[in-house]
Amino acid sequence: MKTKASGFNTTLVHGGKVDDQYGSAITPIYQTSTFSFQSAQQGADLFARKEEGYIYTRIGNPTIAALEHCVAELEGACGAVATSSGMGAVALTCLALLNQGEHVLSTASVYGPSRILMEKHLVRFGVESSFVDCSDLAAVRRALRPTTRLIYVETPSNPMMQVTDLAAMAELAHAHGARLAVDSTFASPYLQQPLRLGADVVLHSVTKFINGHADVVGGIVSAGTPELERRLRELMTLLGCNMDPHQAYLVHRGLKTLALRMSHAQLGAARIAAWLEARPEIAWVRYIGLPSHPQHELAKRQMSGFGAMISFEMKGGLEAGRRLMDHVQLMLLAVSLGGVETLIEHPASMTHAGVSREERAAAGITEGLVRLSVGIEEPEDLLADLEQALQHV
Ligand code: LCS
Repeated sequence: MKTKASGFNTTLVHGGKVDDQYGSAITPIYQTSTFSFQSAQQGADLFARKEEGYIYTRIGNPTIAALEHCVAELEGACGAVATSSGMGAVALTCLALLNQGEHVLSTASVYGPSRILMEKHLVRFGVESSFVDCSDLAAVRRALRPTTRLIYVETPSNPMMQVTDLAAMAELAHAHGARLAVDSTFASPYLQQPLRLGADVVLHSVTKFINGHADVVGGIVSAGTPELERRLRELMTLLGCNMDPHQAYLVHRGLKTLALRMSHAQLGAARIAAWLEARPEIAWVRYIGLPSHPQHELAKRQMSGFGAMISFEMKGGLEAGRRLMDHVQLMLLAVSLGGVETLIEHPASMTHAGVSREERAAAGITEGLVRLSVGIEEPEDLLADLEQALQHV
């Protein structure tokens, strides 16, 4: 199905579909580990890449390819490589784009495990990392080293919702001989398409908005050039962090309603953020749709909406946050985000617990910070839940 020139929702619905012999409306689940060859010659030709086709599911599979093609179309990419998890996508990106002796500069308020991977593990292979507020271009410029070959940006960032100017960052990276990788999980391709702004690769934890139903863990990396796609695919195959066909089927099914889910969830998020900002128990709210957000104007230019993620600080700090989280009845007290159900969590003791207290403080992740992933329930019900939970604070 050719949908290159189609609108976003049309690509969501039809993008990547594999034409099978029965005319299935939906790409079937090719739940197979291997594919038989018609002849020894064909097997040899497939391995030699003289012929297109499937060999073995770690290398490629039609159900996985359908999802990859759809996401690549949405992102404006040459191709995409699906992975077993979002962290698989983060690790694959770093390993594909960095060599020994090189340096990666990353957003300070990045998803905790992404930072731990760079700080504690890439260093074992001679790759250095440092962390800076990427919403501050002057600070990024100062933090560049002669060996910087990758700028790794998460925008909006987890959990501080910092927004990075991607076009400016791409220019900065390229002028320095570095590449720009963007973790766009919080936005999803519905709200921003970093490759179109100059990034070299864009990645997602598809566990979040892309799948959207809190029933699959997965990741995907989209590449701006065929050379980068080849490199990512080769390494994914060698690392063995491939997605599974059943997982790909579920993610592709969830993806079809991305725009419907996200547009509805962000309406609720905007109402909740404004409501929270007016409450006496709340010290401050970080929602990129609020004029109080430091990069609100940039987000307006760079994104087509403000998303469904909110962070806020309780005036009563950690204890007040704990009481709030212990008393919500409709929202789930759980990590993860981007599903149809609203989740509430405490970054300092949960998603970012592996990052030291000092590093968290430097990234602005305070002990009393509470993070909300707003789902698609009725906003009135979510507000009523927060209202009753705040009575216990
Ligand atoms: N990138 C971002 C921005 C994330 O938020 C996450 C997971 C990942 C990558 C890794 O994806 P995964 O391997 O889990 O699919 N974020 C989580 C969070 O904030 N709570 O639980 C997981």
